[in-house]
Amino acid sequence: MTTEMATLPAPPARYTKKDLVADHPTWCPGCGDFSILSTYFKLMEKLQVPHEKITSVAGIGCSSRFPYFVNAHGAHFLHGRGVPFATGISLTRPDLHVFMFGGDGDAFSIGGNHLDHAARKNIRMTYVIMDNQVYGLTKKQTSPTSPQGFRSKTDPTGNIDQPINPIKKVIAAGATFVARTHSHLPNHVAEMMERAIQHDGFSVIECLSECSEFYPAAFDGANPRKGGTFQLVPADHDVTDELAAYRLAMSPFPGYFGVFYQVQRPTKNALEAQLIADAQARVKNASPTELLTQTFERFK
Ligand SMILES: Cc1ncc(C[n+]2csc(CCOP(=O)(O)OP(=O)(O)O)c2C)c(N)n1
Ligand code: SF4
Ligand SMILES: [Mg+2]
Repeated sequence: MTTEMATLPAPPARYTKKDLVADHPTWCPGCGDFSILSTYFKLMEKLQVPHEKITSVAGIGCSSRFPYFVNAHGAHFLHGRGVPFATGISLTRPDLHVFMFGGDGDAFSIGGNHLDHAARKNIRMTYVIMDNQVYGLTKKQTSPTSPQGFRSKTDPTGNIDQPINPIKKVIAAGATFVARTHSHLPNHVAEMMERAIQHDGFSVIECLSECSEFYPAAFDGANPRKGGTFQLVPADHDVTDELAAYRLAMSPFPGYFGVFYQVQRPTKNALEAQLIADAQARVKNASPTELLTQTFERFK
């Protein structure tokens, strides 16, 4: 009897955005998230990241649906818990670069704690925070980045709480690459993503992304096509100067766009890999079974 091997179609010599597109995104017309997805496809195509290594992870939210729309590897995880999930992938798969995508609620409310710890540990990944200053998926509640006075289902008379400053927060937490961009300027989003992917450490991009349904026109003031001002981080800004980065981050809206902060600090990925290598050297590369057997031998 002869068995015939199934033949798989040959991979394209050079894949295109078309190969990465999965289900049609279910976002509302005019949602800023479309442009971020499209920019991500273009970047993967430009860099020709091997298809099997394209990995996106997210929590829960409109923006967090992102991995559904990418025909590669990914996970739509628990609300706010995407970062620890992505951390596991990053630490065990040094051959790929994990992208985390999610909203301002996912990142700064329920997931704020995880964000802080991934930043201080300097886990190698890129976190694109799609900030629409509202909870979109759950239909308009106040988020940690909503401005004071914002009327929502949770604050019908207007938000009374001071919003967080995303850039200051992630720098203080320990992120080693911190940038800000606007989904209406895709070339700038692409530039920030490309610089982030090249960074060896925890990189965060705050990307203003309008919720056309529950907070329309929120970012027009930073969109030149709507009469706003898109002000780049000054060319002479020293990205290694933490205090200078805070000062820039404190400019009132629309503020600055570009890389605020970038420093090199050992990643947990590198430190942990060294720890494992040292431990293996101490036991002369014995396998787990050999180590267990040696331990049981000592009990005899
Ligand atoms: C543990 C838990 N708490 C609350 C929710 C409800 N919930 C789902 S998404 C969301 C907030 C989404 O806002 P954001 O992260 O800003 O994403 P957006 O929809 O605006 O893109 C909330 C509160 C949930 N799914 N799980
Ligand atoms: S509700 Fe807002 S954030 Fe969600 S898909 Fe619609 S426009 Fe986008
Ligand atoms: Mg949101």
